[in-house]
Amino acid sequence: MATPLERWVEEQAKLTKPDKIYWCDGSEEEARRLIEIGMKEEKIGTTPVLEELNHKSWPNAYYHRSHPTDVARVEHLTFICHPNKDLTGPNNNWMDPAEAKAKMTQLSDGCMKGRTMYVMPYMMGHPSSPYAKACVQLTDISYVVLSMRIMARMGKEAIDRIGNSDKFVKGLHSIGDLDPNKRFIMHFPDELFVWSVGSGYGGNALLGKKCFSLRIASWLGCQEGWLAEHMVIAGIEDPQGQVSYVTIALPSACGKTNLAMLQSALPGYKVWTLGDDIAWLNVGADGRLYAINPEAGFFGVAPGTSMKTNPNMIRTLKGDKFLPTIFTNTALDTDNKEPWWEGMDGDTPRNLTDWQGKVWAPSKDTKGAHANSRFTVSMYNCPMLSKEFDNPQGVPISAIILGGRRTQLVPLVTEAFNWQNGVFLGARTGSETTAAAAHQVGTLRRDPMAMIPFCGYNMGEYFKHWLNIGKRLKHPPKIFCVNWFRTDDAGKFIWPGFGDNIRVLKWMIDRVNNKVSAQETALGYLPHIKDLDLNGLEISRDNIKKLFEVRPDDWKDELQDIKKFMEQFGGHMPDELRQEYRTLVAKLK
Ligand code: GTP
Ligand code: SPV
Ligand code: MN
Repeated sequence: MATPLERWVEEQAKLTKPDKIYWCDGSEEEARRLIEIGMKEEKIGTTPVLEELNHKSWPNAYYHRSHPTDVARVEHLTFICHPNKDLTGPNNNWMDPAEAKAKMTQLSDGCMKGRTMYVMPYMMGHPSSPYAKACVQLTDISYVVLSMRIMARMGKEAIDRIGNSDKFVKGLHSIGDLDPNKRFIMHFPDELFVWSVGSGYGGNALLGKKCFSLRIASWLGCQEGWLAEHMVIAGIEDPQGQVSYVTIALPSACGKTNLAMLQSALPGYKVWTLGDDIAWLNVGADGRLYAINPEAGFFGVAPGTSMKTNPNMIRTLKGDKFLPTIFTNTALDTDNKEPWWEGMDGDTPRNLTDWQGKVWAPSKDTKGAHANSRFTVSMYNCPMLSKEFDNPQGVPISAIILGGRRTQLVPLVTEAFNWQNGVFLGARTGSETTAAAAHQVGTLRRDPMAMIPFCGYNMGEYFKHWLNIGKRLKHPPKIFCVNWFRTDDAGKFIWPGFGDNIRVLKWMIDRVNNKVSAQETALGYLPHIKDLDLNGLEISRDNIKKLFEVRPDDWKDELQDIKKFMEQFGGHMPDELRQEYRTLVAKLK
């Protein structure tokens, strides 16, 4: 008798009509075979899917170029297909599930002809964790299998977990013909099903990541009493050896990976990495909030990564414990077969091709690496991986840090007065858009908890859910907001960022441990400058002042924008947050 899983795979094969069906076991031997297939058999256009890089300088590394129109998430082609439109909210594109299925069925009919259908069983979360979820994704390209193998825990455990149940997380992915007009990423939350056609790019194609672990999981979490968040998980060790765990939500390409792997500029402090993109948060029996990372790999932004900004990531990428590491859409040093990107250490190589494979030399007008070029690498290669990484219960969280990319207005760090005020602090966060999604870069939009592209249901209800979680916490984490990106009149970042961000993290931990007081402002608590450890930092008094300046007049447009954002949610917006808004307006008068 076929299991529900086998029957489901059969059905999808009937529609997509692959030449072959292959069940992945997640082994290293399998990875080697897939690399061969990626280099010799499968192509995108006329380009092989994978190219081998120099294994002396970049152990086990391979290079991938995606289709030039397929280099970022596509929010306008991403839909939540729930029977109840109101439940998906104004923060999502909505399509009627029946209509979506009809459309996708048409696009998927025979889409795997001449190709192999790979069946990937995988766990999001460590298999021994009670919070882990068993999933299966189908795809028709080796690149996605190799990437998923890094990002998730692939193998038989997931099949054993699923057993005879039909309640497993399903993903159907095909690159189709990579025509942007036939590209859709459809979510069916109540069926735990994601259907994606026409893209091979990370967030659109690695369906365990944003599609399941955030969009669908956020909705699951709302029903089951937990939170799925776009957050770093990190342990901050102080000079006495005490480790405090924090989570950090920043929008795409706003510094999560860098913060997760931060190399401290302050002596005696260390940051231990547990996750750089997604956290699942559960209320523990002791009334504390616990975080697990459902992922097992980094899918990180390449440009800007160097020994100066993020030495631990360079060490991770140069590690060779886990096979393989993949670079996508970086430039290529053709003499040495090495990946290259803007901001890399050392001299610019002489013979480069750009991310599209064209001969390229540095110029003001074009970039060698795509701004959203990325690497995919196992977390187990990370030298600062926390020993708690595989802890099935997760780690207890002392502080939640929220933030965005704001060149003006928003202070370096603000502490919320309490949980409710912190939820409002998150809800009113705005951020300037980045190249992680296909849209204009640098426009301000509201991005509460860095979840605007990823909250799979009505965000008003999401805020209510956050408030309810707070009520269940006996020891709620403190909530903070950060902004590393304030600029001076010349447009230069005022705050040095990266390893120096530890100075801000230290202040937060000091606040958690009641070691320092703070100044109360309309926005929340701000540090007394004397409590910030600025030792060894060259930054003028004026600039420090500027990082904490709160001028009520400057907030007028911001308050209007926040109001407009909140009003979209009508009756779904919790009264508590309306009250918080009124209080903020009054205080800023
Ligand atoms: P996603 O993977 O898209 O979710 O992004 P992320 O939030 O992990 O962002 P990441 O750490 O990859 O950083 C994105 C860009 O911001 C890179 O180009 C970094 O060099 C830059 N960046 C990161 N941290 C800082 C910082 O503290 N200050 C400044 N000025 N830039 C930073
Ligand atoms: C992001 O865009 O927030 C990413 C990359 O982390 S993706 O997996 O494409 O979503
Ligand atoms: Mn992300």
